[in-house]
Amino acid sequence: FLPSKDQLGVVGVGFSGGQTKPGVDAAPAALIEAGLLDSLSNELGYTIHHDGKVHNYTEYIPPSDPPLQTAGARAPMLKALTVSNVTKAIADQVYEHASQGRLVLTLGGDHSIAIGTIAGTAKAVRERLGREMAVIWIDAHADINTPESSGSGNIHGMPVSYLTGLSKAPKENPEVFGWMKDENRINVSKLVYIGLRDVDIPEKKILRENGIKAFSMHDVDKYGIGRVMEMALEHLNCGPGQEGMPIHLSFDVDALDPQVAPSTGTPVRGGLTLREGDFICECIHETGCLVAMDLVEVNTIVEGVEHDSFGSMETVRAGCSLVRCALGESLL
Ligand code: HAR
Ligand code: MN
Ligand code: MN
Ligand code: MN
Repeated sequence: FLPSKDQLGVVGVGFSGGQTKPGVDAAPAALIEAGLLDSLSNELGYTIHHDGKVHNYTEYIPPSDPPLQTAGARAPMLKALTVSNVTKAIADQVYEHASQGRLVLTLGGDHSIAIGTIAGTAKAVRERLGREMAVIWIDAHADINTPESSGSGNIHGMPVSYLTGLSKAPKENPEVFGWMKDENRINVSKLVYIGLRDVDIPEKKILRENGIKAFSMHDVDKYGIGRVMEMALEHLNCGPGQEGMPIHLSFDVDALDPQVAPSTGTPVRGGLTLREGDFICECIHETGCLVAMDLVEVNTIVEGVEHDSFGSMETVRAGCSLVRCALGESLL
């Protein structure tokens, strides 16, 4: 069920509308300038399919997109129409690569873009392979708020609720994520989190009530990252001797500790070490089940970290390392 081993589709997503801090839209260019795609082709041997652009999706951004107040919500949803339109365009781009049997790498952008990337791969995997897809979500945050439970209204805190169907387009606003169909969604039982340490109270309830498999930093400390990966992959039927299933890896760089990746919009102390992050990616590569990866939330101009400062360059370097590990750099 796997994509060709050496064909890589790349989508550059310069989009920051799922949250309020500018700068995360500049990450794809910073990652590419740091030599990421060159190393994937020259050292890892991938044939890269990339239009050479970092997209900003201006043609999809409506002239007016006022905050959307839903009944009973704690905060209005911000840029709902913009994020819906842009993620639909991203879904089409990712689907195009995946449906041609390419592994797909998306460089974000804030984490709202995963609504598009996962919707696109889930559809292609269903069509090509007739099967469901698993998602491994590496993050300090669960990003599973609904428009009702979110305290911020930022959609980068909500993508998993849309992708699992816990949130759907409201009847009165079908233009907001009404494009998502069942073929774009994943099952909550095929979702695993690693790295969580800043989860909102309503999100904890959602995780509990839906029996979602989540390994917090507490679990990483308790079991060690080696055992956590064994348990995570076993849950997804991707452990040794198991049948396997296609995996979409969505990696939020804020899962890493701010000491190694400070340049991100919402850093949280007590995160993964660089090696733990790379190890997660290596283990997923080893399964041979990876069909797509997102790297999101690198923000090289975030407050407190100067652009081109050591902290910002370290974050870009860490991001490049995660991608190379997921794509097989560490194989001997
Ligand atoms: N839970 C908070 C909210 O909903 C913050 C989560 C967003 N932060 C991220 N996503 N970087 O991983 O607004
Ligand atoms: Mn592109
Ligand atoms: Mn995230
Ligand atoms: Mn996060």
